[in-house]
Amino acid sequence: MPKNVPVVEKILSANDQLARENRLAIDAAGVFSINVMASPGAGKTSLIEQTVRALTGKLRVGMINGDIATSLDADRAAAAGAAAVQINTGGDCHLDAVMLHDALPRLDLRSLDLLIVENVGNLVCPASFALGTHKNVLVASIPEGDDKPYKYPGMYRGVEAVVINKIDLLPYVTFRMDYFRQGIEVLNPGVAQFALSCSTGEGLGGWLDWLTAQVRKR
Ligand SMILES: Nc1nc2c(ncn2[C@@H]2O[C@H](COP(=O)(O)OP(=O)(O)OP(=O)(O)O)[C@@H](O)[C@H]2O)c(=O)[nH]1
Ligand SMILES: [Mg+2]
Repeated sequence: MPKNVPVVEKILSANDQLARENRLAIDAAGVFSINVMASPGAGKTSLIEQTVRALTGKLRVGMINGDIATSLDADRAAAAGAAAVQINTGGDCHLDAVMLHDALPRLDLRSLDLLIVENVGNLVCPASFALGTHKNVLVASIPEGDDKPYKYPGMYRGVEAVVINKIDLLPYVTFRMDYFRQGIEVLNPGVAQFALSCSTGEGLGGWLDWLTAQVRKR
């Protein structure tokens, strides 16, 4: 066995331990939380902006954004009406439970119904690090190509919902929706799927209904 495998296992189990603590803190505040993952530019922040705007007056939403640098995305979520906190990973390609643990006290969790964590744009690393959130959501987008479930199976396997964003670009990009959905179905049978456009608003209703139902189930 390669020497570094036990080290990696130790890091992941320490992460899982802290993820459990995060979950306890989130649960104690009565909040429902999601971890939003995607490749760079798929539309994570756009989806969060649209979600926050649509839910204003219905649910109180907080957002924690993970990015390598800048607070651009947390600023966008705040402008949309969310209580927002930025984490700069300083180069790390994913959020981990330690980073979320440090960020949680910066939000008044008890004043929230829904916490949305935006992970660093990356289709590989975020899938390996539990944060303690309740559900994982993957944002895929049309311009990325219809082969992504086949090439990044780990990410597609570990999520409870897939948002297929930028459907307004379907007339301009070669994208076989059936092929894409077949790939998802093999890896993650029955997973919730929402094809939508954050730009036009088409299809957003199904996503908002699913998310609101998850919050109400808590
Ligand atoms: N045509 C189209 N463009 C979109 C849509 N959603 C987002 N965009 C654009 O896609 C680009 C990236 O959107 P973001 O929401 O910043 O993507 P992100 O996943 O948060 O990006 P990172 O945080 O940098 O990984 C922006 O120029 C958005 O305006 C959509 O539904 N249709
Ligand atoms: Mg973003």
